[in-house]
Amino acid sequence: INYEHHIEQEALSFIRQFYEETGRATQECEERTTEVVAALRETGTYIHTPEELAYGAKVAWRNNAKCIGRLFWESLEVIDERCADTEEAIADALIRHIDYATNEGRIRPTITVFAPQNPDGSSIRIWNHQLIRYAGYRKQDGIVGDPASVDFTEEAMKLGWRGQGTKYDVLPLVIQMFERAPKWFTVPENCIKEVPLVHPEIAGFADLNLKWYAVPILSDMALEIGGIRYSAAPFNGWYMGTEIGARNLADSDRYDELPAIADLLGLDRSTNTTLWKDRVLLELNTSVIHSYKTSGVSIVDHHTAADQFMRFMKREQEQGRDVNARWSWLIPPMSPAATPVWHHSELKENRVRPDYVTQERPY
Ligand code: HEM
Ligand code: NRG
Repeated sequence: INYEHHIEQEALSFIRQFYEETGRATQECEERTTEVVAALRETGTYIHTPEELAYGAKVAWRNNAKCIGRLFWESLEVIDERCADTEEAIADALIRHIDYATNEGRIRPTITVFAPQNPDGSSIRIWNHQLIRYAGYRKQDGIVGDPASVDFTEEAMKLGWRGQGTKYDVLPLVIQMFERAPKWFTVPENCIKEVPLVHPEIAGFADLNLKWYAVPILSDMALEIGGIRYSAAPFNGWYMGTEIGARNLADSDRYDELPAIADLLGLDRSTNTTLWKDRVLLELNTSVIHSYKTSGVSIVDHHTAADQFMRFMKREQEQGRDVNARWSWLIPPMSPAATPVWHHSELKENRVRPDYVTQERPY
C-alpha cells in the first residue's frame, strides 16, 4: 500500500472523528481537512493542534484494549512538549511529569507528548520501559533486583551509569534523539515516591523490607493519532494493587517473594494442598492496598477496578460506541472469576485508532 495515502486516510478519519465528537462546526472541519491534506502532500506530515492532540491522547486511552482503568479517560492531563529539542530539555520535562503526576501521592493521570516520528522514520525514543523502575543485575548466584530490568540495566551500564547494587536501585532515564547516541540522566531522589509495605494485622510483615514505587509511568509505547506516531509519549495512571502484589513481587521470574513471606507466616510449603501460595498472595495484596492507602498514594483494588470497568462499558454502549477489549488482559491476576469482567469473555479486540501501541525495542 501507498504509505502517504495511508497517512491521509488515517488523518482524515481522525479529523472527522474529532470534529464530530467534540461538537465543532462542519464548516471548520472542512477547512481543517483541506489544510491537513495540503500539508501532507507538501511535507509528508501535518501538525496536530493542541486540542486535537489532547483529544487524541484521551481517545487512545479509551480505545486501549488491555486497560481496565478506562472509566476516567476524559480526565487525562495532556502536557504538550513537542517543542523540547534537546536530550536535556526532554529529561527536564520527564522529571516535571514525575512531579506533576505524583502530586504527593494524589496521583494525576498524565501524559507528556514529545515531537512525533519524522516522515523519514527517525524519532525520539525513551529507552526505559517505565520512567521509574528498579534495576536488575545478573550475579553468579542469580539476579539482584528486578529480573525484568536486566537487559535495560546492562544498556545503562554500557553508557556509563552505575547503580548502588541494591534490590531497589532506581534506573536512570535514557533518551535517544533521532540517530544520535543516547544520553542518560539521574532522576532526583526527592521526586521518587515509594511505599514501604506493612500489613494491617501482621506486625512482622514490615521486616521483610518490601516496597514499590508510587507511580507506573509507561514510556516505551507509541501514541498513534491520525497517522502520526508519537514515539515518545510517557503516560501514567495509578496502580491496581494486583500489578504489584500478584505480579511484580510475586512472579517467580520477578521478585519471587512468595516463599519468604510463607516462611514468615509459618505456612507449610512442602505440599500444594495447603494453598500456601494463595494464602500468601492474599496477605501480600492486602498489604499493598493497605500500605498505599495509609501512605496517601492512590491505588485501586481489583474488585473496584473491575466495577469501574463495567461502568465504563455501560457508558460506552449508551454513547453508541463499541468497547475495544482484550479479555485476557482485562481480567485481574487474583480471583478473576470473582469479578464481573470474567463473565464477558465475548469481548472483542479490533484495530482502532487513536491507540497506544507497542514499538520495537531501540536497544
Ligand atoms: C494496561 C490499570 C491508567 C493505558 C493496564 C493494566 C492495568 C491498568 C491493570 C494491565 C497492566 C498489566 O497487566 O501489565 C490502570 C489504572 C489506571 C490506568 C488502574 C488508573 C487511572 C491508564 C492511563 C493510560 C493507560 C492514564 C494512558 C493514557 C494503558 C495501556 C495499557 C494499560 C496502553 C497496556 C500496556 C501494555 O500493553 O503493556 N492499565 N490504567 N492506563 N493501560 Fe491502564
Ligand atoms: N503492570 C505494570 C504497569 C502496566 C500499566 N499499569 C497501569 N498503568 N496501572 C507494572 O509496573 O506493574 N497506568 O497507566 O496506570
